[in-house]
Amino acid sequence: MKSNLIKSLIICCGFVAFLSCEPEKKKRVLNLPKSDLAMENMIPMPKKVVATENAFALDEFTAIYTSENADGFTEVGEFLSKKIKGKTDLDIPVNVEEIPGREGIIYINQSDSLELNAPEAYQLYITADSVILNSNTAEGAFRGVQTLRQIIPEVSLDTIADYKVWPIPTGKIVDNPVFEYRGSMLDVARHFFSVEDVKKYIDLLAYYKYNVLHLHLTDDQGWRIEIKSWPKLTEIGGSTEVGGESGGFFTQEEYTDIVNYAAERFITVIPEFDMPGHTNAASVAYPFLNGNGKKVELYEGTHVGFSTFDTRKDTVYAFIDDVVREISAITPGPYFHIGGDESHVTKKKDYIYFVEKVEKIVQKYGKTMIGWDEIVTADVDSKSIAQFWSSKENADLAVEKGMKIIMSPAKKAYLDMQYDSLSKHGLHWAAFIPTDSAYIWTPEQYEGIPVENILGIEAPLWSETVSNIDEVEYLAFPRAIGYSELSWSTPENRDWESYKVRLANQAPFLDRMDVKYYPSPLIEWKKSKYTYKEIKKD
Ligand code: TNX
Repeated sequence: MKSNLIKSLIICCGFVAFLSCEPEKKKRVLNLPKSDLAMENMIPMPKKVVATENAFALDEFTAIYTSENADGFTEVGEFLSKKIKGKTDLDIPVNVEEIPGREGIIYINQSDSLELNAPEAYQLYITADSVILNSNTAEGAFRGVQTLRQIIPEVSLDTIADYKVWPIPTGKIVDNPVFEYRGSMLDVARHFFSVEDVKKYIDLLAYYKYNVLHLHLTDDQGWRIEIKSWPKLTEIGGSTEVGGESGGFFTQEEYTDIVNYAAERFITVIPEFDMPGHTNAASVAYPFLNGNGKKVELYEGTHVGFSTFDTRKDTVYAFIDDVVREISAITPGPYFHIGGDESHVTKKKDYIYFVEKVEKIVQKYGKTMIGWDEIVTADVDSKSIAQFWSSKENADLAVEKGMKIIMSPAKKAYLDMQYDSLSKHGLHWAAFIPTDSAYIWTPEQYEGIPVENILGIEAPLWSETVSNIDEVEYLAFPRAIGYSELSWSTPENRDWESYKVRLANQAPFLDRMDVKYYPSPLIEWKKSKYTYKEIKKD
């Protein structure tokens, strides 16, 4: 009887010990190899990096603690934990009650006293004992988390302890972006891409600290988003794409899913409805919209400039009002893009009348209008934004009007331009843009546009020549990585020789993400599974 009692006591104590002793191993004081924070392969390069030549051990004893009362910080901690799991397979708890044996803590704190005071600013203090990430906002903390992800080594040290250790170099990083707008555009109209494809693109943008995804949702070849009050737009207008494949469209629920996914990564989605040109698909669905005087049919080619809305009909503006109202209601970001480019068959005075009327509609629904640079030929509000893609004259006019400009010069920033004449995909009407040429230019001093007028940079990816996500990735990567540095880092911190080494070291990340990037021969890719030779062969 007595021995039974002792037995159950032992079992019981053993169970309690088992519960309270997690993790069971004891952390040892490790003699980690010295590493240099300043030599890490961070892109975009942070503003200030001071190395202290020691290392923090990321391992199974690490835990994450965040400010719990500040909005969004817990989620940022959880995001980091998930990404560490993906890279190292470590399970790092977030905001768990103190567990004895936890050592080497990552703190993500809301702080009002940073060296740089801006919404996306953050500071990282890494010592042998802890990582402290301070930011005023969850957005800034999220940007800092990307830096931390980039400096976790790809492979662990397995010989230093009887558990795996990922040494992170110690030091201090003080960081803040140069431009508040850092975007890429995806054309889902010429070819349609799935929600999953768009989410993957968002994940890649987030890793390089982008904060804008511009979706080109409508064009001659397809209308890609459900408008509940005008169902034929997608039923008919969404039924095809370039090359005659089946096309497709996002329901409003799917669009919302994309918007939320982006928002969790502090990326704003900007919807574009290209008009009055680039509107063939809409006019096929509802022929009263058409203003080019011809019978319209679904279009699967790649010409531009042949379509236009009828700019003198009130019903056209009632239609646009519905579109802007429905989409503004499910778009939390402040912007609405009206396109406005290449309206070659719209009379100049009609074009001006149209842009001025549509600007009012956009403003009525509380959004700031963005348009391609042609819109500045109308009498637009100085609060509207011009996206500079080709005309220096229009850029100058925008400056005269006191407007902000998004820099997307086709010769430098178009992701759909071929790298060279051997490129498998892409066009070359503006230029061939090899990886170095995409990086080596100074947006702050481009065609005399004053830096005060520049809101930021956007790299558009038009999809006439790409029909699946692998092909999108071929054009976007590695060039989109370079644009992230051009829009985040100071000019003093941008240098091709340094960048090209850091870029070479992105290969393991890109491979892990299964990104089919173009293995530019200018880069000595680190352990890349693709080689230039393989590409040349096919
Ligand atoms: C010009 S850029 C266009 C697009 C094409 C692109 C192809 C702009 C505002 N319009 O309609 O897809 O060239 O590179």
